[in-house]
Amino acid sequence: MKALNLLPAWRALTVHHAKIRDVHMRKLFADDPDRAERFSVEGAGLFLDYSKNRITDETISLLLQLAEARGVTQRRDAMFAGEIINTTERRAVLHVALRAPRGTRITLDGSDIVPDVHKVLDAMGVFTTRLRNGGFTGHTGKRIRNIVNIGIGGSYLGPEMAYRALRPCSDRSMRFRFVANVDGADFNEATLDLNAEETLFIISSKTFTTLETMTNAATARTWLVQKLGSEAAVGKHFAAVSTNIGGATKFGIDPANIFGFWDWVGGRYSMDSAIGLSTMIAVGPDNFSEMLAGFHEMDEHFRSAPPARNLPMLLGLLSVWYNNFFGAQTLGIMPYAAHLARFPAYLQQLQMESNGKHVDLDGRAVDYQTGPIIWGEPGTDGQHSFYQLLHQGTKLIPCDMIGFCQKLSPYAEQHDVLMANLFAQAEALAFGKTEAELQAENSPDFQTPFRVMEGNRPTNMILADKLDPRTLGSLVALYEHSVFTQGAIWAIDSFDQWGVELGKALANVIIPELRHGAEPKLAHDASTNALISRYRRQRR
Ligand code: G6Q
Repeated sequence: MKALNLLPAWRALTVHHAKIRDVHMRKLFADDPDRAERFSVEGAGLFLDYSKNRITDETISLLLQLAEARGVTQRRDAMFAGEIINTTERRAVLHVALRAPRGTRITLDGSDIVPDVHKVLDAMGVFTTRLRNGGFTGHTGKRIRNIVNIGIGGSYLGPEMAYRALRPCSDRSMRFRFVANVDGADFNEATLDLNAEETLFIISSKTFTTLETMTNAATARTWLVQKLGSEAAVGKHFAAVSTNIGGATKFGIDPANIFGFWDWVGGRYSMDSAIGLSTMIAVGPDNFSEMLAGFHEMDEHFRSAPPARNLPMLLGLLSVWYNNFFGAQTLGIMPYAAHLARFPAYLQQLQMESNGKHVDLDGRAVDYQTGPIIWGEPGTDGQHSFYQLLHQGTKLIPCDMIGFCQKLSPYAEQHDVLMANLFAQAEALAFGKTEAELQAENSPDFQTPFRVMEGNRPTNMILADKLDPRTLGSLVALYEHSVFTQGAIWAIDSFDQWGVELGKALANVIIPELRHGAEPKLAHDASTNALISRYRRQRR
């Protein structure tokens, strides 16, 4: 593959950036009254206004040329065709099959995988319905009212984010908890007030070997057996979601309560697989299907919309524009919806684990920046903490702002206030406040320099009608495919995660060194040795 910085489109973007980098959005808007209309696009229930970016028609045209030169659409088609695009793990990447409607065909090694997907969805549906209508009861015959999902990373962030996002359509008579951290405090806090007779643990783990999850699963098992006084209770109070059916069975989980998925589903791309079992129990099978329909609608948009009207491609290309040409280190995600409180954390894993890579697909060190740092908080909360730095700090921080036209609470006026803040922040970030404007407002002279807001801070505005299951599906798929687009530009493997391995291996060396009584001689570096020794002394 030709080096990225030798591509004509890349070179042209470098020259173009030098021309445009100091142009203010005030000028761009003044010179081009149709800009908002031209730089907005709609698809799969989402509206994207990307006019408040430091771009012109030429920028977009060059970014599209770059996408073409990097073969983004060919790589996309290879993904949909089940080719081994996760080359370092030698796997296909087929999360799009998880939401393919019954009857569509997606083949892997010549066989259609969609029927298997629906077989699992159907089994989840039967299990969910029995749980929700009280047909599935616990060991003592009581109805299950508490669901505790035990899983970490991709087996946790999606389920927790989706539960919170879809709470308005969840069964409010049930309680949902999510345990991820190997810190026993996480399990303890999640279960302290639960009645074991009414509690079902879902062990969510693709591999069924992850240290944190297996540790918490063992704790859950002990907790349950102690509370209910019988090993036989395990079969009635545990379900599992895994590709490792053998591991789950060995743990003692009733095979009827085990739901499978496949190695072509990456952990951070799995919230719409059986990993979403807790989501389905919360919102019911029909709402879960609606969520899958939203995912699928965005998949189809990504697959068929021309690049210039393709939401995920545009979002991905704009991220490349700031990351590689403006040198922006981070991207803020600001959902103006309390229900999306965990959405930034979800996107943090999706994007940073996917695109935080230092070598290209040929294994050569890259000489350009890859994935940005993703962070964020819901609006309006963030406005009263870190937005000061966005407005007047010295760093360029592009932000995605997300809002919904319909409210999810009975308090209509508050929704108007929320949306007013969303629009106002994007406006303030883009246009700021000049010295002349301040003087016209009689700002005291001594304050004027401190009150000037430079503006020219870029935002993407994503608007949808309502935060419902379908919209959530499209929104997640929008970001999945934006991540894909960026990975294709950078020619990296967005689907492996080798960087998390070393820390895991080292922890496994240290665990026995911390065991009470044993305390073997330490052979780490001087700092690690001293820290371990101090911990051994102080923990008593
Ligand atoms: C996601 C990662 C990672 C994974 C967790 C949990 O893409 O692979 O976050 O989801 O390490 O793994 P298990 O599901 O196998 O327990």
